[in-house]
Amino acid sequence: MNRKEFLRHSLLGVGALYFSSFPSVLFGKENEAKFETENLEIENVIIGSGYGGAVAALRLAESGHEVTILEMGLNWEKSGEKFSPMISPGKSAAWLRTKTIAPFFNIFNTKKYTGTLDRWDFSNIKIWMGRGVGGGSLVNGGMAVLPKKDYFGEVFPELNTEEFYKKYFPLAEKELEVNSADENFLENCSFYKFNKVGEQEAHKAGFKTVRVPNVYDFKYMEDEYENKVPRSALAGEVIYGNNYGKKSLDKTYLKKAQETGKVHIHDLHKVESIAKGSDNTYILEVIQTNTLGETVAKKKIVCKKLFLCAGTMGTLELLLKSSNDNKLTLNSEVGQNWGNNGNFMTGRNFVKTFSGGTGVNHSTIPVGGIDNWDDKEHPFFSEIAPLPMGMDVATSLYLMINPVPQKGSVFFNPVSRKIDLKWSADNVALARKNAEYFIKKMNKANGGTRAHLLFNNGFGADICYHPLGGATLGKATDMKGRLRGSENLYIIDGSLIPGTIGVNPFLTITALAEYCIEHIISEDFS
Ligand code: FAE
Repeated sequence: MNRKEFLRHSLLGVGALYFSSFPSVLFGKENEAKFETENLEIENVIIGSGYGGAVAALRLAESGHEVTILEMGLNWEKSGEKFSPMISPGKSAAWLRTKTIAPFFNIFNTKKYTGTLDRWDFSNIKIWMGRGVGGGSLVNGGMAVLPKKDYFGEVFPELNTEEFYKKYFPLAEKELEVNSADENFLENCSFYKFNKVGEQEAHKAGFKTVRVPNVYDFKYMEDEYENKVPRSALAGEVIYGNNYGKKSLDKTYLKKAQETGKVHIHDLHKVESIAKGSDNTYILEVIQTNTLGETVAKKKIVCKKLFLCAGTMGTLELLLKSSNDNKLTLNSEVGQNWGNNGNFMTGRNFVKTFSGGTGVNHSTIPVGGIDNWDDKEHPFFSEIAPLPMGMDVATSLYLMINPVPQKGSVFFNPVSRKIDLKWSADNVALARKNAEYFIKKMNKANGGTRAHLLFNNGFGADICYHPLGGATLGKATDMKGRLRGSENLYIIDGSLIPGTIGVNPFLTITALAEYCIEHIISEDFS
């Protein structure tokens, strides 16, 4: 089929619709009988609408190409549904679960729904991910942190560091609408007492703190504080979505992409597997679901260029499962160099002074970090995290980010039919040592104890918000995100970063995506 014919048959040019039978491995016997399969042909497909997918969609559309995004989660804006706060979880709280799946305090029942937060549990680690149009941007804390220049150079020795810090990081910051809070506001806002206390205690223990930029609109937050607008960060909204204030991707990159008229987002469309067609196309097995996760349609989509942007775990699952089931050829680097970005959660309880603990009300948006990265023996960066429980629990919470000297790997388990991890206590040994050092030093200077009721006796070594790697740049892919050995198959998401970046990762993922797609467009789209 030539290019003209291909487009004529594409979804966007009306769509060729015919029916065929499908491998039973994909849909299960039960569903297979119920649905006929719609066959479609689309030139450019992006799987996933997180950072990588959103950047790729915008830049492809701006350069004149029609793009279809397949996203397994819900388009919340279109649905008219509201996000719910942490202390009263509603529909948005959990991906198809009947109980909440936050890192702690899961005492709430929920109704099964395609919510925003998902969690995959492995034997030594639990991984949280965002679901919905906007991916992780819907559930994350919005911290847009520039990695240390030296460390970025160490992680990506083959990239031009100067070019990244002059061009791609500033571009990512501009498009994501990164901003910083006014210091006067932070000083006087009672919802930031947790941060003030966190910073003061860190200083007393001899640690350096830094201000952390964010994509939450701090001018909006100032108006929230004065009750001029509906509250979001100040009403406990974050990991189940923010109704206002946060510039998630649906308000930035994806909005701009859709305004071009060339980007078509299909929500509640889950890609089950990828196969290679004899004519070098990619054949996607897709199910469309309702908000209960039930299949309502099956589609077979044939595309010429495929962008895998399903997030680290989603991309690895699709690649490894498709290799097992459909003999999709993969290079031996796929699944290697996986890491948790050194994530380690911990907390401290302290004796309340006359002025109280960390405050009754916490803004859900972090603004402070403890930067101990240059300490050769105990290198870490730690977010001073809020604990919005609606009462003063006199507890400080920290999400530490440590180097990952020993990487893990990801593989497909044909028995469970899921991906699995090779990840053990050895992989978190440095993080644990750093956490022990940090908590001890903080308690010695300020009093208090490790928060034994949180996590596993105060240490959350198995909590991961930042899965990275498995399809790393320059190894599994070339230096522009093209999967080695697979023509027209591109990887653009967190899986490009080899397991560690030293800070919260979405700014880096966005900058890498800008860099990759710029080169892909100029070199592969004539
Ligand atoms: P991601 O944003 O995860 O998007 C992937 C998309 O693909 C999702 O929408 C999936 O639903 C979709 N998908 C997956 N599989 C399929 C499939 N088979 N078919 C169709 N669609 C599929 O990917 N990072 C920061 O830098 N700062 C923070 O403050 C921060 N806070 C966080 C807080 C929480 C609670 C969590 C969970 C993460 C946080 N992160 C933070 C991490 C950040 O959100 C994450 O690194 C990025 O979202 C990853 O971006 P990707 O483009 O890789």
